Amino acid sequence: MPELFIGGQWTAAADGQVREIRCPADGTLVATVDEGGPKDAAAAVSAARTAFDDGSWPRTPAAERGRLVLRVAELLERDRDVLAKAESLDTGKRLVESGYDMDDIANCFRHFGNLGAAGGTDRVVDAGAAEIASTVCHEPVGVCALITPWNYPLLQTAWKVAPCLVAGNTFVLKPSELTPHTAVHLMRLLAEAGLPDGAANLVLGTGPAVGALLTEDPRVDMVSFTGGLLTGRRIMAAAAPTVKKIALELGGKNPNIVFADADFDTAVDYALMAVFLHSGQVCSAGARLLVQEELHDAFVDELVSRAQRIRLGGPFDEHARTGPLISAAHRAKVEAYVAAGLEEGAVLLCGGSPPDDPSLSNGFYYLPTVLDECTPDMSVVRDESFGPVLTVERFRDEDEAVSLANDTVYGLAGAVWTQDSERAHRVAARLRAGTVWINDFHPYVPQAEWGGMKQSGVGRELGPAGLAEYQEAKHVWRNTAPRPQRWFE
Ligand code: TXE
Repeated sequence: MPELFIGGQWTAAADGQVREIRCPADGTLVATVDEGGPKDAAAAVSAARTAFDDGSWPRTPAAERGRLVLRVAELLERDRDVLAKAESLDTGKRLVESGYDMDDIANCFRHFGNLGAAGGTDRVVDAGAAEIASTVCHEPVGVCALITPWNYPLLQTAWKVAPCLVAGNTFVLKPSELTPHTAVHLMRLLAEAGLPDGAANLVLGTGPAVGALLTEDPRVDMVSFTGGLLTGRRIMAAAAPTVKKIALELGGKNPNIVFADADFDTAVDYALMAVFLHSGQVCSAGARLLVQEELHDAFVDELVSRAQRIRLGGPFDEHARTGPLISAAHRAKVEAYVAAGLEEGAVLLCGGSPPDDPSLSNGFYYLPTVLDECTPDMSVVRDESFGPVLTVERFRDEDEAVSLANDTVYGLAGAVWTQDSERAHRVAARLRAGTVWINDFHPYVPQAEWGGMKQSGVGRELGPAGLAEYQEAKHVWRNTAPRPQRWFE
């Protein structure tokens, strides 16, 4: 069956292009999929435009839209294992982690479905005069282009698709060209749940051939993007001539601050998980460890000895604790990044190369890497590696910890480890980041907003704000007793 989904029809690419998808864990061929191009992008925008302007979905009551999205949550649960396997084959991620992702995805649909099922969000405004009936209602933005990355393919898609639909928009989804399969499956589930034709459209293909056209097309009202900072800047510029609404999630260079009074074992344990989960291919990875001077040596020794024991392996290796990087090109980028750090004076404590285990030689693995003696001016401290690379800096006191933590163009997330709760809250208040964890790392819930300050992005996903991104507020003012004003007499 062809893999593009346009106007309710499954179709092959107009130019007949296809792409081989290979598992990053061992290079095996997963499948060959249709690869869309500019004609497919234009056709999908037309379908979404027609479905928005003339179709039923935007005019369906919010509660009914919410119920359909809740039905999708049930279908996602039904197909959990098939989806998890598809996600693992595309990304190389451990099957158990993909399973957790699928649970989060169903929860995300349930969260937004419930917001919709609770009904519309009209608000009566007191306009200060008895004859005025004034209401603010929320309408969909229109046609949305949803552009998603390869690290959490269906999760990032869910964070966009669920609120986008509940709000009554229609959309064209362009997933990463490297990890298309779960997006294809999601389209089947949306159709099965009864979404009208044209409300959801899927075009597989590259950023330049498909994504860029979606961001420029004047018929698109909004672009929601998750991916790299450079691409985000490009998208912002491409959306400017037609003043599209934009929502951007562009990653981070997240500080993990450990004070000397932190619970040692727990802080070491979480410092490893913060950065090496999914081999560091996580936008909120705790890639900058800031550790208080007097704790530094003991903490880093323990961290390194445990990092050296992390077992790498493919999706179905039950003993593996993390997997490969997404591609050869991405691994080359991580290698160059570490080389630049060493050139700048960072000290390599472990890792710094692909593993020498021959059984992993067909995958894009890279060893968990710790770089010590790092300083804020180094490129390894400034730039996102999106790989299993931890930089270590020392700080003397609270002020220095906050100043180092905030010394970045990013502002997605950060953590603070201390048993002094007043200090924890003081530091949390001073961190310029969209999420701060105290004595924890990585958890999130769909009820709470997620997103970045500074160059980590624009807008928020999840939470009530994650729905509001896909809505326009409209103020309707009704004068119930209109009389001539005679302003010009
Ligand atoms: O992402 P891209 P890449 C960071 C991470 C990584 C870097 C580059 O540091 O090393 O970004 O990764 C589509 N117009 N993150 O190059 O290119 C593309 O096809 C429209 C952080 O793989 O940003 C894909 O669907 N779309 C991150 C999506 O953008 C374009 C997750 C993301 O790809 C486009 C991934 C264009 N001109 C990488 N060019 C996070 N925030 O979680 C590309 N795309």
